[in-house]
Amino acid sequence: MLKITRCRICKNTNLFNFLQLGPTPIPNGFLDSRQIHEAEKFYRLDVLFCNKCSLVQLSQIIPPKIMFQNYAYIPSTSKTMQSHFFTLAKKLVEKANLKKGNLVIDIGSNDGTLLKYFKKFGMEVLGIDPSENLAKAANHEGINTEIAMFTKKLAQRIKTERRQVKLITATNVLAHINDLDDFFEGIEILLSREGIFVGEFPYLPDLIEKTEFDTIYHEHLSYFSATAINYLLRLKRLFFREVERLPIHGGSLRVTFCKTNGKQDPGIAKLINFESIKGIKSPETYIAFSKKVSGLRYQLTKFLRDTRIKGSRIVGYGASAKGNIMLNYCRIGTDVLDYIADSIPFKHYKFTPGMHIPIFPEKTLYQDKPDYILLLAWNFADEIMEKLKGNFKHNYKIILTSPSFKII
Ligand code: DWN
Repeated sequence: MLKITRCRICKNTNLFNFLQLGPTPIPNGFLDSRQIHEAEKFYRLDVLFCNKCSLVQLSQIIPPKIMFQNYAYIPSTSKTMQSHFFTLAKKLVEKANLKKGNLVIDIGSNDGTLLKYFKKFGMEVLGIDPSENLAKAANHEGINTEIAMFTKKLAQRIKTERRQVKLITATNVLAHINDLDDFFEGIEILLSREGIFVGEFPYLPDLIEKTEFDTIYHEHLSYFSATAINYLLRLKRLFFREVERLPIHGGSLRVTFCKTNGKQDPGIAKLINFESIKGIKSPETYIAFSKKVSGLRYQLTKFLRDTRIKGSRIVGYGASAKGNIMLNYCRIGTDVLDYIADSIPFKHYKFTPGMHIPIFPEKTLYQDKPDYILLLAWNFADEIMEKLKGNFKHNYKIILTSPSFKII
């Protein structure tokens, strides 16, 4: 496993290690009944702050081959994500002035959910994703997908074989990129002069504000603010053109970059100023955040322990990567949660990494009568609670950890 010694953006070597989530298994590494009896790999999760460009980043890098083989994040399984991607595709066809047959490239295309909508709007599409299982599924659905990490070299080949493109998207990918220089040199090669790059990623001020520490895991190498992105772009031949805050995934930022300097969205300067006021450039902010994380762990584990002592039953809902970070950091096992219900067949009858909690189909929960449900996929709280209302006649309470710890 590699360890960084300098900031991914500005190469500063003076990095402040403000949070240690402890040895943690890869959160998407679900285990079958044989694997839970085998040795498991745990990796440190130390979080660093760069006081020069304000990038928050992980100190350790797990090889993508290990992280993304049999990747378990499948956006098409959620109506929230499908609606989000439909709206995004519709908006970008107009914004990028796309004509039928134009090529759209999605980096980190996953199961092709976003590209399917561009295809419906008449575009030619190309996905790029290192996860063989998901890329195969996308190709099977007619979404042409290269099984690869996006690199400058790949960009050069695509430009030679095809042409430069008017639109490149990358949703929930930038955080996963170790070599940001190579990535953006690839964007510069592939993007046409009038083209736009649109990226989305979890937004650091939201993560801090809502104590979303469980979104800190091995595949998310960087935790971006507009301040850090702005610093990065000033080092590249790309221009920060637009910014937009989004509610998705607990709070995200949508950014638009271009190759030509043009009218910059005044929202960018406003957001950078907002971040400065929120202390995004100050180490004290991260020290306070680290204390909030410990406080949340105490609140949650005390409640769970007291509730179990009273004889109540608790189950989990949403076997998500973030859920596995929460479970491992708080040491929540089958002594607390009888099982976790989840909608993804790939995860059914498997076990969570580290704490080995069994995962069952949602219908198991609907036929059961637990007293409490710990919502481990809080980013889909509305969708899941709607589902529970429709399928669950029994009296129960929901335990939420974000945007704050509460019982509803
Ligand atoms: O960056 C990333 C963000 C977007 O989240 C990815 N790298 C990884 C991903 O992590 P995740 O595993 O936390 O993803 P999800 O999609 O937030 O996990 C949600 C889990 O909840 C899934 O396993 C599906 C499940 N679910 C369910 O059981 N019933 C979801 C919905 C909407 C439901 O109704």
